[in-house]
Amino acid sequence: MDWQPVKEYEDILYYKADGIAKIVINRPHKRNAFRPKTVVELYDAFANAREDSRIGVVLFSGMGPHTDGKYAFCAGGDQSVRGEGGYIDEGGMPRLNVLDLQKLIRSMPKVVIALVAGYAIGGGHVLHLLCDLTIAADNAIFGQTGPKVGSFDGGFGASYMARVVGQKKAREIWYLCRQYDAAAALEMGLVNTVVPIEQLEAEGIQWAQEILEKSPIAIRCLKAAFNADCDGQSGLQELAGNTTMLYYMTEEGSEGKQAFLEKRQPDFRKYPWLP
Ligand code: S0N
Repeated sequence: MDWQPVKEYEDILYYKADGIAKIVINRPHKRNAFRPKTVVELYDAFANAREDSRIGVVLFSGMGPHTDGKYAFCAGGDQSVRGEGGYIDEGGMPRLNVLDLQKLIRSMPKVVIALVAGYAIGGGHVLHLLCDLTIAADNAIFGQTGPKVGSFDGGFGASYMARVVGQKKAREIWYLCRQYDAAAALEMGLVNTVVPIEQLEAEGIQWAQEILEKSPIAIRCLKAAFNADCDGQSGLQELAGNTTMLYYMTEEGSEGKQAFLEKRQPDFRKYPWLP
């Protein structure tokens, strides 16, 4: 792939090529743990990918290996800047801004694929969980640490995890804070497939290219439909927004607007009441 850099950031790398965006957390010395700035940059890059109508798939990964040879997708919130009320940003403000990023990844009408090499732990584990698909390298290690380090994600991190792996397994993952290898993650349905580490990006590109051959609106509506099953009224809003978009694309939908602009009564009688 001819990856073209999109923008300079401090904590992440962001590229695009042939309908695919690639966003990489670049803090390997911290096992790619995120500080508030990392999250601001990730949000900016994901929002850019969402806005770009040429982009259909985002590959999301962590830079590695570190100088000690170890890999990480993301080790969660950076505990060295955790203060009272959240993670302290450069202006001294406590933030839990990863929650905004979680919502964006989940609701953006593009397919987000997590490529997990090494550790996906804590809030980093929740980030991969929220991606549409996860491809794991054979060295991937998954787990939550919240009750061990004095934090927890009672939002998607708990409820969506239970939807993915079931209530019993989700409670085990959160209560015991164990680590699970790639084979165990595959068995519990936490990841879609496992590949050798050196094939991880190529596999992600292959999956992305297969998706890009499909209908963008069909995939968009499917993502919203999968979310609607779990997300209550905000899920319904997302799904319904797509029906409104499709309605606006019909002649029937534009008849109402045209009639208003032409100061006449709309003629909806010409449209069928389909069975
Ligand atoms: C990942 C682990 C298991 C890797 O172990 P390993 O290979 O032995 O490496 P280490 O020597 O431990 O680490 C290497 C260097 O990286 C630093 N580092 C690693 N993780 C972090 C981190 N999370 N924060 C800061 N630094 C980290 C190490 O300190 C070390 O640096 P040096 O060499 O300089 O000492 C292992 O590292 C590990 O267990 N890491 C911690 C995992 C963890 O507990 N993460 C935090 C869990 N909590 C969250 O993520 C909060 C979630 C969240 O953000 C959220 C969710 C919902 C609502 C709100 C929030 C919110 O708080 O925003």
